[in-house]
Amino acid sequence: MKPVFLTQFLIEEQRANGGAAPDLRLLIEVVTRACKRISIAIGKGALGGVLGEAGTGNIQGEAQKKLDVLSNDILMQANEWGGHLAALASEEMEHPQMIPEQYPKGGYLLLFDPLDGSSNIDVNISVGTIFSVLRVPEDMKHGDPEKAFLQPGVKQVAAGYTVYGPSTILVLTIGTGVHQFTLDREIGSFVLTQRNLRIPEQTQEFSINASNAHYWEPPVKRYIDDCLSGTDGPRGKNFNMRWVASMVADVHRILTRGGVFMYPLDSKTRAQGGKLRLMYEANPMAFIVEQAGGAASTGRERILDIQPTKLHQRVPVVLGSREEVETVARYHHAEA
Ligand code: AHM
Ligand code: MG
Repeated sequence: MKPVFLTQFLIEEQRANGGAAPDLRLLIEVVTRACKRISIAIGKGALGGVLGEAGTGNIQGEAQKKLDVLSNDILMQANEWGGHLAALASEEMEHPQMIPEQYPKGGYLLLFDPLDGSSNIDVNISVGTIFSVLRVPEDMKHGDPEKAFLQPGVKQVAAGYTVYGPSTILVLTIGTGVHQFTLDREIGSFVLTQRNLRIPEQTQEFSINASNAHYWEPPVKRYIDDCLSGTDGPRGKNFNMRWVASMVADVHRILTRGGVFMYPLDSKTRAQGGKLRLMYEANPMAFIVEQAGGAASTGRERILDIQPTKLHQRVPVVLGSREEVETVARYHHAEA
C-alpha cells in the first residue's frame, strides 16, 4: 500500500470534510516539523549534550531541564514567521508571545507543552509534546492578549501530541476523529499508520500515581480501593495498573488499548486547583480522547466545558474509556 504522508492526509481531509483550511494545514505542518527536530535532539541523548538540568525555573515553579528549554525554543522559532498565528502560549513561559512586528499575523492561537513528562528525560523513558489550536477571537486586537486564550476547550480547532518513544508517533485531531502517524526516520516524514482511533468503552486498567494515596479525596480512595479488591469487591473484576509519569505515554496507551488516567484533586495540589495544566495538557488531551469516543472529566464536570480564568490554570483530570470515566464521576457525585 502507498504511504499517506501528513500533508496528503490533511489535503484529502479538507477535500472530504472541509477540515484543515490551508492556513491550519500550514500550522500543523510547522508544529510537526518542529516536533521532528525535538525528536532528533531527544534521540541523540547524552551524545547530543541535551540531558540534565538547564539551571533555570519556569512560571510553574518547576526546575527546567535542558530539553524543556530547547523544545520550547524550537517550537517558538518555528512558529513565529509563517503568518498563520497571532500569538503563542507555552507551559514554559509566563506570558503569551505575540508574533513579532516584522511578520504577518494569522487567525490562530497556538498553545503547547513543549516537553511533557520531563522527569523521564534523563532515564530514557518516553516523553512528548502536546499542542492545542484556538481561533483568534474577534475582540483580540483591542484586549489583553492573554484574555484571547481563555476559551473553553470545546472551541479548539485542532489538538495533538507526539510521543518520543521507541518510535516517534503523532496523534492528531482536527475535529473529524483521531488519526495516528509514525515518523519514518529515513524519509523524515510522518506517515499515516492508523485512521479513526477508538478507545474501548470499558476497561480493567487504571493509571494513577498511587504514592499520592494519602492525599486523595474520599471518592478517589474509594474508587481505587474498589478496583484493587478485584473479583471479590463491588466491581466484580480484577484491575491492572500502569503509571509512566509521562501523560503523553499514559494517554497513548489508553488510546491504543483502553484504560482510565487520573490525576485527581488532592490535598497536596488543592491550592493550585490540581496538578495538570488546563490549557496545555487537559484540554488538548480531552479533545483527542472525546474525538476517539472516550470521556474526559475533572470527576465533577466535563473538562472541555471549563471556562478558563488563567492561562496557567490547573485542573483535576480523569480521562479515557467512557464507561470507566463515568464510573469515577459517579463516585464523586455520590459524595457531593
Ligand atoms: P510536566 O509537563 O512538567 O512534565 O508535568 C506533567 C507530568 C505528566 O506528564 C504526568 O502525568 C505527571 O506530570 C506526572 O506526575 P508525577 O511525577 O506526580 O507522577
Ligand atoms: Mg506536561
